[in-house]
Amino acid sequence: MIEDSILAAARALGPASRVMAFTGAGVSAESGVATFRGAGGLWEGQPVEEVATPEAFRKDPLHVWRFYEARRTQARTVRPNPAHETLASWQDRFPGWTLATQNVDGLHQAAGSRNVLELHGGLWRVRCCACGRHREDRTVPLPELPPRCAACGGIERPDIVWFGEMLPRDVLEAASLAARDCQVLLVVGTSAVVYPAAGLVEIAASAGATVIEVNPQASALAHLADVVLRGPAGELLPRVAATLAAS
Ligand code: BV8
Ligand code: ZN
Repeated sequence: MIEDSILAAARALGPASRVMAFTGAGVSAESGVATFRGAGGLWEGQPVEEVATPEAFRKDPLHVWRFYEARRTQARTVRPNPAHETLASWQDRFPGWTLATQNVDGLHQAAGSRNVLELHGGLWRVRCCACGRHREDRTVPLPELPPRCAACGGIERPDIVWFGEMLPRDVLEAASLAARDCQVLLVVGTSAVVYPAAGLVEIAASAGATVIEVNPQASALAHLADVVLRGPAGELLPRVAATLAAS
């Protein structure tokens, strides 16, 4: 029964101080953002895995930028949902709170989450391919595609980690440390198929953390979950928060 799972989740969280949340596209689903593998994960008929790569960008920067322009345009119209809001409220509830996300939509920050570990980069940052200069850019649509670096005139790319690229070392290190140290790991809205991000769940589980999965479907690492909340995060996380507050 879902009530029993909500109670079990609240019981695990109650006494904990070091709590980590690891999120994927599913936490933004109720905000109206399409997930990767749910919506067929296609862009103009191509699997996202083929568009979100350095090779695709080298071959046709315009085609890849059009994909990100579409994501930026959509991300501008959506708002955080109760799942983002509950996770943001927990940063002050747990002294040792860490939030690591695979999402690039910025909705955790929009809900008030601070120090978000963006494992795969962010839609609102671009970086120069020539000189590496990073900058924040929320203009939609961008005045010219591909955008050019004001410092050196080089082509700018989305500051996003593509398939076949390494994650930012400092971010992955911080997330791995937190996964090893946490007492409870919340795995929210991810299919847990993309590595090394999904490896965070294995690190936490093998270090003895209580793993709570929040997802209408079983993720690829559901077997590592001690507690399973089989449903939408926007509905279930607030119920865990309410049970926690009442205990
Ligand atoms: C690396 C940015 C190597 C893009 C992303 C061949 C060549 C090269 C690499 C590989 C290869 N084969 C495998 C690999 C490794 C690869 C990988 O893991 N591939 C997978 C597909 C098998 N990994 C990489 O390439 C990584 N880099 O390995 O580098 C290397 C090593 C050394 C030195 C140099 C290089 C880089 C991976 C990062 C790729 N970039 N994102 C963009 O966003 O535009 S990954 C992309 O997938 C997104 O970030 C996304 O978040 C992530 C994971 O997907 P999910 O978030 O889980 O979303 P999904 O749709 O899958 O699932 C949604 C879930 O939500 C579902 O479970 C659903 O049930 C649930 N849900 C739905 N509604 C709700 C809900 N849950 C709760 N509530 C709801 N309401
Ligand atoms: Zn430059």
